[in-house]
Amino acid sequence: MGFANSLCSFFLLLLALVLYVANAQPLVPAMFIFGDSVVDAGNNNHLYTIVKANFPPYGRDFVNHKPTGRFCNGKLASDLTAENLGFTSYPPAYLSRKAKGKNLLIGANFASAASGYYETTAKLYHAIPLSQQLQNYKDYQNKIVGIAGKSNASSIISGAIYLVSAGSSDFIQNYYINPLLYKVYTPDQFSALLIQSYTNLIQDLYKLGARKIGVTSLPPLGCLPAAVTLFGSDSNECVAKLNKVAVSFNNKLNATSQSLVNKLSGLNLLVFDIYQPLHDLVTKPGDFGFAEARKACCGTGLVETSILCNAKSPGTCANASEYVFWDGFHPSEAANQILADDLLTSGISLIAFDQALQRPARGCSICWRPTQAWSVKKKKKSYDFVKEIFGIGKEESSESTGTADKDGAGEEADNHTETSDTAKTIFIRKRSREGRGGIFGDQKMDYSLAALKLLCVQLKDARETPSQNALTLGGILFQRAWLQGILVSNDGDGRLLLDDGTGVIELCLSGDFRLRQWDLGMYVMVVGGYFVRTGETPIIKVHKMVDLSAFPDREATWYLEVIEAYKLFYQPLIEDFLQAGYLREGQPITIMHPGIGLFLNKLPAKLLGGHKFLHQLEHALRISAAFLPHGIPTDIGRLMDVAQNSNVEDEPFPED
Ligand SMILES: *[C@@H]1O[C@H](CO)[C@@H](O)[C@H](O)[C@H]1NC(C)=O
Ligand SMILES: *[C@@H]1O[C@H](CO)[C@@H](O)[C@H](O)[C@H]1NC(C)=O
Ligand SMILES: *[C@@H]1O[C@H](CO)[C@@H](O)[C@H](O)[C@H]1NC(C)=O
Ligand SMILES: CC(=O)N[C@H]1CO[C@H](CO)[C@@H](O)[C@@H]1O
Repeated sequence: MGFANSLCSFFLLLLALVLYVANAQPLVPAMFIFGDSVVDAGNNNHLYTIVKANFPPYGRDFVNHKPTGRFCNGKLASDLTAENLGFTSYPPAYLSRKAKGKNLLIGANFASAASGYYETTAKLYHAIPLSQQLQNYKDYQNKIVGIAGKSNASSIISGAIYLVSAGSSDFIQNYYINPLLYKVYTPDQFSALLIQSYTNLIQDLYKLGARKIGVTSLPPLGCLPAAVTLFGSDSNECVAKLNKVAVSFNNKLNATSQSLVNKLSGLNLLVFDIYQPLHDLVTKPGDFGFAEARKACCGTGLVETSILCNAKSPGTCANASEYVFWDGFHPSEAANQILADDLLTSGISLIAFDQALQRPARGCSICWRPTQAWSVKKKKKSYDFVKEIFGIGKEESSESTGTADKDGAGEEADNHTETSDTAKTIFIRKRSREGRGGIFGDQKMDYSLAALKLLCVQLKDARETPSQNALTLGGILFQRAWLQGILVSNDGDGRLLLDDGTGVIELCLSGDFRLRQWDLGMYVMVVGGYFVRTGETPIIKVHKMVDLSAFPDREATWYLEVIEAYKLFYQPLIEDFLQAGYLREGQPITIMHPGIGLFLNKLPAKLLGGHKFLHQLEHALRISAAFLPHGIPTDIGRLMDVAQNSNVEDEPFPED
């Protein structure tokens, strides 16, 4: 897999990370889905309605190439989101036969095509109104207590992600074709009714225990192929009037969500903006590898949806991946993929929500879109963009290595190598000879080992190594961990608790750091040595601690940074090493000063010369500049030369 490629699959790879991090546990216990055809996974199959999709060509690119009732050629954005979160199967459609017993442990899908915020929209099409979806969810809650026990059930309920997607049908399949509504309400008035219903839904879900809710905005209604055909002039352009209504609705949705968050304590409610990403896809399909955005794949592509899109529809395209839309109203799987990636980017804060403390992780705010342009640009210039996101690559001097890394400088990296010397010295591993005093006295700290960016939950899986004063985590040898989180307790005596949303660790401060003021609620970066204590909260002996409260972006990007460091860099490297035979399965790789395992002298020139490796090297150097006290070794070019000539001396590979 090429480097650019691996960047593109960055979010998809989250799944693998999750498996690695938490023993095949998804990031959240369960997922519940409410709404309309955009997320219906087959509930309408069991209703007397014409709004169905349980016949070909629906599902032709889905698992087993069978129609399931999904309004798509393949997977829905909610399916892909479930995958991104680490689920290995999808929450079952609640009306289906699969929705029973243990299958319900991962949640359920209550959505129904042609449903909406407006009660009569669903009734018009004999679909399941949101009020009934909520009833079904109550029914689910009773069942799950029987299946999983009361305490397991309550952690499923409070830990789950709730996804709400509705509103499109209210406008397209009701308001604009229903003279009764159209005559009585202006679009604005109709929006206000929908928002009221939305408010009730969120309040009801909250009362039922939901704490992490994501709601999708309206898509650009005027760009849906059927809308262009039905409501457009002859120009084939998006219908401006409809888009304007969508934008105005989305603004209301946004403001209302904000006030709900202010009102309902402990609620993490996030508006996922699908308007902009879809609008980008429609207006610049070529940028994303699509050939067609006006016409849908199914039938003529101008209107067909549901029964009109069927096996006999003439003209259905051969390859839906070239189309933004599968049918007149619904994106293709290829487009859903892009939407789902975007959803995950903006949804990180839902995952980070700290349940025990009943408060959202700070910096996680409504509609926060850390990397709005991420999916927009990723197909083009992914590498540049990564650099942009993480604030790397902009710097020329060693002074400004970007916000993401600057503060990480290991003040106490007391025996660093000279970065101004030849590149070679960077790779030479030095062991600190002195032990550290105090309760950790018998453990020697090797400051040349890079601090590994970690989530608290990962520390549990770290193992001590027999022959070194170090630990391994998934094949990476390390001594120091780099964590970021919120201070949730301080005993005033140098013992603090840090919570990053995945778990809690104890911090042990000494020296200078003990004297400084650390307030509860501060968002801090910590670098320090990890000490395994069986049966107790993991403890970090702090070498470096920085208050980042004034930099919400640091909190915002933290999860991505951890994921990125591991998936984009460490893991591919380990794989390369394994493949090249320089590493045996299970043998630890030392992550050295520049944040990279460096056994350059042993690597075949082919591997060293490869773009992938050089990119990774450069990237790693920039990331780990934080740990080089004198800043980044700016002469990357020279380093590359060294790499290519590959005559760097190095200590032998650590044997176990
Ligand atoms: C709760 O979950 C745990 C862990 O999954 C399981 O061992 C236990 O049996 C469950 N409790 C009940 C009552 O099912
Ligand atoms: C929602 O509100 C937030 C903050 O008020 C704002 O930054 C964001 O741009 C808004 N999003 C939309 C889609 O209006
Ligand atoms: C379908 O289209 C996509 C995107 O253009 C392309 O990558 C893929 O190779 C095509 N598949 C077939 C079978 O032609
Ligand atoms: C600050 C410190 O400990 N510096 C030591 C680094 O290592 C060299 C030898 O490798 C020592 O001479 C320094 O005292």
